[in-house]
Amino acid sequence: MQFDILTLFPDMFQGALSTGLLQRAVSHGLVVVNLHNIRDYTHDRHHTVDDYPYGGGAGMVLKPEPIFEAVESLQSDIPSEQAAMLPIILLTPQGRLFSQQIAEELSRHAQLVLICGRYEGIDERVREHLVTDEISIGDYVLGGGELAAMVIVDAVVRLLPGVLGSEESLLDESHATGLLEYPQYTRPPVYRDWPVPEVLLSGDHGQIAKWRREQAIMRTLQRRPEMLDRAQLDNKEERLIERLKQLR
Ligand code: 6GU
Repeated sequence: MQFDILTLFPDMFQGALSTGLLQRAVSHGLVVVNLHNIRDYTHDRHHTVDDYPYGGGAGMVLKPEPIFEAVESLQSDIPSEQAAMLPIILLTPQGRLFSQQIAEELSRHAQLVLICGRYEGIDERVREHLVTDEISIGDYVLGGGELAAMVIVDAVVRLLPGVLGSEESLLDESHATGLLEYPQYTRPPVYRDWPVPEVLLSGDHGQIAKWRREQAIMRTLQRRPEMLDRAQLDNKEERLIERLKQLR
C-alpha cells in the first residue's frame, strides 16, 4: 500500500516512520510512504504557500495552486482509471470522525493521498474540486493535519496483511469486536499484594475465554455503554448486561 502525504512539514513524519510497526512495514516493502513538500510546488521566488483571506479576518489561507499541482502530478503518474478512483483525503477538524471502520475502509485501497491542512484554513476550491474525502481524528483542534495523518497511517498499516506478528491479534482487540479489551496480566503471579485472577492460571481455556468475554462486556458497559448497542452479543450476553445494569 502506498501513502502520498502532502505537507509543509515533512520532517514531522521522520520519528513516526523510523520506529516500530511503521518502520518494519516500510522496510519489509509492505508500505511505501512518500512525503511531498507543498512548498516544492510553488513557482515564485519566495515559495509562497499561503495568502491573506479575501474579505479580511485573522490568519492566512493555504493557496490552491501548489496543492492542485502536487495532487495532479501524482495522478499523472498512474493510469487514468486508477487516478479516477484515487482517494484524495483532506485532514481537517471539519471532516468525518475517524474510526476503526474508516481505517478498515481505507486499508482496502492500494494508494491514498493525504493532504495536511495548516494555518487557519485552506482555499475552499481545494475542497470543492480536488478533495474526495475529509477526515478529522477527534473533536479538538491541532495545529495542522500532520499528526492526524500519522494517526491514520498507523491505524491503517497495522490492518494490512503481514504487518502484525499474528493475524489473531487483530480479532480480539477493541473496536474490532465492538467491545473494549479484557484486562491482561503477566508474571509475577503476585505483585506486592495483588494477585493475578485465579482463572488465568487455571489452564482451563474454556473458562479463560468465558472470563475474558465477561470482563470485556463489563468494562464496555462501565466505560463506553453506547458501544454495546452495536456489539455482537448472544442472548446469554444480553441477559448478563441486563443483570449488570440492574446492579448499578
Ligand atoms: Cl485532521 N486537523 C486538525 N488541524 N485538527 C484536528 C484534526 C485534523 N482532527 C482533529 N483535530
